[in-house]
Amino acid sequence: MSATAESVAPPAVADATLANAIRALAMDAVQQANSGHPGAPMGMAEVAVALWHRHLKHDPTEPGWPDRDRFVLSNGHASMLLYALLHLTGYDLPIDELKRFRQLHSKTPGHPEVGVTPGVETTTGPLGQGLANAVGMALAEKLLAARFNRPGHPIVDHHTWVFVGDGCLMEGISHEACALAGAWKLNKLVVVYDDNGISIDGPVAPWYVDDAALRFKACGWDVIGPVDGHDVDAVDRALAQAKSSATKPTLIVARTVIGRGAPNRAGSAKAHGEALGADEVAATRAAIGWPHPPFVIPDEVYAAWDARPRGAAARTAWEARLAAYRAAHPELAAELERRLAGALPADFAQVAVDAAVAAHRAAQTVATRKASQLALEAFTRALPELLGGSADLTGSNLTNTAVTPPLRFGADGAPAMTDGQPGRHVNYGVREFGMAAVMNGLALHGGFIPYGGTFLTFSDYSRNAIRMAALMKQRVIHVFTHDSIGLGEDGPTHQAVEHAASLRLIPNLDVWRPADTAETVIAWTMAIGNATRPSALLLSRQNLPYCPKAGLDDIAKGAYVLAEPSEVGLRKKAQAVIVATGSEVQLALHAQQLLAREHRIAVRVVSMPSTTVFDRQSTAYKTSVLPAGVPRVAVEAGVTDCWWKYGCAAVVGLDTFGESAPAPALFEHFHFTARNVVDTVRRVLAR
Ligand SMILES: Cc1ncc(C[n+]2csc(CCOP(=O)(O)OP(=O)(O)O)c2C)c(N)n1
Ligand SMILES: [Mg+2]
Repeated sequence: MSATAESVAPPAVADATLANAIRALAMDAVQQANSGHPGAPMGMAEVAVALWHRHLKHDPTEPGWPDRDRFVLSNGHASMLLYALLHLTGYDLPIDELKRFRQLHSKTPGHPEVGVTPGVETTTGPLGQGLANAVGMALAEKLLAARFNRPGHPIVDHHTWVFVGDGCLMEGISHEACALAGAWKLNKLVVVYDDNGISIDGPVAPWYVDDAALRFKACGWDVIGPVDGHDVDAVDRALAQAKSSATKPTLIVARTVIGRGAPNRAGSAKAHGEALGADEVAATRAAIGWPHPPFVIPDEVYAAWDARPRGAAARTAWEARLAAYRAAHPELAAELERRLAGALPADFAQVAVDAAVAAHRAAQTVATRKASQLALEAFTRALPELLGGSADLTGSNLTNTAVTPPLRFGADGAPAMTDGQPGRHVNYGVREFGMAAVMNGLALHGGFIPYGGTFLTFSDYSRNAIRMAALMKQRVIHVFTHDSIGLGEDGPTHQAVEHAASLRLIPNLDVWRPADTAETVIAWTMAIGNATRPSALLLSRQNLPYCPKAGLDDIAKGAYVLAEPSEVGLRKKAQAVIVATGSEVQLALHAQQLLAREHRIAVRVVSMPSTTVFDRQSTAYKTSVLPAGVPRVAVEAGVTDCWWKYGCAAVVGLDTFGESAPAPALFEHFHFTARNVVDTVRRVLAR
């Protein structure tokens, strides 16, 4: 080495020192907060050195650079591992933020949160889901690469790296995710399993005897190891080998000792989730030879960890490639950049208006699941980023369209192409939770607006991933068909009762239960336009007549006046308001007619396809729809609970499970009849 090179090269710092910097930051931050999980960060320190110091392609100064590698800490309780790495490698995460670990409004929340801390790719903590998110990210990379790369222009080319612990692999969702990753031949997905034999309740042997290696192999993965997770070179070799996989994702089994370095806590469940205590922190300092005070990292260690020069070089090289790609393929480049930015095409607003107007003119009687497919025919044509799917219910959910061929992969691992496009409808198999969490990963990666279908009642299976999308502000669209007893003969196991109400409880999730074709188009339009929110579309199995309406504009406000008393020939003010959603709007309209004809009672019918959207409207708008002093009756084939907040005088609902029978018999049996709505309104007015 020349004298000049020597003078600019950072001083050599031993891997052990790099790892101990992580250990020290993790134990000191947890100690300071007196809260957190020191064990996994201390146990995975060498694994982290191997990946973050030697392989990870990232630029701390540009955390959002599109072609960066994605890193997912699926065992999110090890958040201090990630915060230490982000701090040490040069992200905008100063030491003061580490000192404020787990404190209000710090950038170091208890578990990693996307959007809070630069460099955090997904919010993790609910074990197993990070792995499934990573599968979605790796799928996004593979599909974008197939669509946009051109010979000599590998513009999309990055890896997805994941750390998982025992807990992630115990969770059932890990099976759904790893099965999908194997089927999709996600060769650029590399998972490191922190095989430390410990979870919260102690050594895992009594409750966790899976052979993880065999399990993943059975799902079509390459498996490397076990390797010594404290041997940086061994892990480095495994990572390098994993990178060269052509057709399979890779699991690296890394044997580690939880809390490694803490003389009295290492290897025990006590290291998992509590501060070491001042004495053990001091003993650890002595044992690992780390004499520096808490939160002090020697300059040469910072210099050795600094990933900014290497990261900037990788990023600027990519930017140069992007410039060359733009020159050679300007239209493709513009399309890729639009999709990565999450921007809708300029003509989409018109496409949406046209679709709504067409639905209004055609006034078809169809199930809203069919209405959804009709809307999707237009929208999937206009938006190549719409990536559909279903958890093995495609023919029921009607999530596929003429331009969304099924996603398939060839023996070489590459997606099969139709007209230059990879498949656009994903057969997720019977994996609702996996589907929902994979969709979160697709959205987080960028370049896609994922949507996926199942029966509404199985939204419970995916619920926590829906919640995570809402927490992470991700545009993910759930198509939940067969939304009530209206599905009929399949019976109470399949009939949603509490699901609409319970989904409406999730903050930042929009829930739509449209009544007809036009409302369905507008629900889709709103869901697609909602860049910072997931949406759930609750759709009927059974046919629903079109609801004649004066205009379409107010549907987007979540609720609107569908029919005034004048519609049924009464020239007086409404004495009551019937509020209904979805399949029950027709009942409300029928009851309005009967009340007028038989009793000269004037009612207004309000269709409320989205309570969550309506709740965000101005007070003025809300009172214009639901005027003060006029009694309200709600009608929805589901639990009554959420309707009382609208000040209803009565609710025609269903607070029990359904039954197995043809749908008309069930509506009759559970009193979802126009006659019952009439009687209910009359009772309310007689009070
Ligand atoms: C879905 C879910 N269930 C439970 C928990 C609570 N929890 C956090 S860590 C943990 C044990 C995880 O064990 P492991 O992954 O082996 O972590 P280690 O103790 O090795 O750090 C549990 C049960 C959680 N975070 N997520
Ligand atoms: Mg463990």
